[in-house]
Amino acid sequence: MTRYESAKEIYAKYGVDTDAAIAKCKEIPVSLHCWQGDDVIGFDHDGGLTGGIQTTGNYPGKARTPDELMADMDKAMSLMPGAKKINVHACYAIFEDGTFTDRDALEPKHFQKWVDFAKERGMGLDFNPTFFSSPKVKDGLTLTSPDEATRKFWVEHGKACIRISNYMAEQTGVPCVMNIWIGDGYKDVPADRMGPRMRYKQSIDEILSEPYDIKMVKPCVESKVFGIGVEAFTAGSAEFALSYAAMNKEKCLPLMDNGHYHPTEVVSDKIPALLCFFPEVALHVTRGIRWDSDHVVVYDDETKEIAQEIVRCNALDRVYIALDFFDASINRVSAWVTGFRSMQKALLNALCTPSAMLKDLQDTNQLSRKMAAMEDCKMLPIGDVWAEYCRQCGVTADNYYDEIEAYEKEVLLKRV
Ligand code: RNT
Ligand code: ZN
Repeated sequence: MTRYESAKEIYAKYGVDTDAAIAKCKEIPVSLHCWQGDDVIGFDHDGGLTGGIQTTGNYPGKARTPDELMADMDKAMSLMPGAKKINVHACYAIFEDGTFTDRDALEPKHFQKWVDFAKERGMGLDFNPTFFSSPKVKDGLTLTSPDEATRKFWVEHGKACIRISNYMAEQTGVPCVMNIWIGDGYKDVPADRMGPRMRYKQSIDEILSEPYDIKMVKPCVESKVFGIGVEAFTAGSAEFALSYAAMNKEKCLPLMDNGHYHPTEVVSDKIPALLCFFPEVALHVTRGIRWDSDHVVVYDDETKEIAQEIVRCNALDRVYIALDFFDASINRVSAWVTGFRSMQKALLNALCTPSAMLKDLQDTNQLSRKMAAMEDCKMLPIGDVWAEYCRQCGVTADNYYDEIEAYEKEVLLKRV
């Protein structure tokens, strides 16, 4: 008997069909963010990263061109089981003829290479307007700017991004999740909190006046508790973003990034709350550490619990899962692979959990038995199911760093 056959028998005693779990897991798309590959820089500006987010570290080998970034993504994806989407930020526009186009005038053609890249691999695309890292950010503000010309510029950027998202969805045939996140805020106690938020609200209204079909383009509003350098006030707070989405359900979705809340709040608990009200919700899966929201996702309790909730709520087709982290202190390809595989492990683990049985114990008030059973579940041989899942997906179940190390030697370290 193989280890998988043995694991399958053990799970079967709990009423779990591991073959079905593996088959299901293969279908769940997780969106891979292009920005881990070059420390959130992109191709449309010379300056560094702004907007209250930061990458730290200077590990060698970062991608400098679209070709390098795409090659690195390919390498990373070759080590990831499961279905993927590609998540692109507007600052990753590719000016093939060398003519710079500012963010307010970006066109689908500037993302043609990304569209081809995704189509060739049979993947969908997600998209993000980039409201940071630009000289057009005035006094740290974009969509909330009291300067009307600045605000308008960024509204035009948002509208351009809707048009690009339309094109991406049309070309790939897969819905495009378009996430609005701004870093607008203040370092110190503001004298006006409502003004910026009213301008933000108006700006999103204006962006979403651009035509699109919500079945194919899914604009999201992502909240954040604070940013680096804007500790006292963030316009797009949780209440703001959630209220906006709730009042405009036919036009957009709420997006929760699990690094964007107070440390004892958990997104796993928020998912079922939102699913009571929203047809669909979107996630940025990341790992918060103290004040930082963007560490590489690992197979930890909260990642597992997020996956559990999506699966338990039977909401795999209502929750859009995207990754969002950036670490410049380790091999960037490895960061992608570890983060993606961790999310996949969490999904597979959730699919292998006897949720109906556990829920029944809760509903019949057998809470001691429920706790005992949940603890038993933690000792189930998920590693053997994972190994089988990887085998079926044609990727190695472990030791994936060996291949990354070889790629580092052959390719990454030669980038000087
Ligand atoms: C920042 C947000 C946002 C960004 C990306 C690059 O805190 O999480 O989603 O990480 O847009
Ligand atoms: Zn995010």
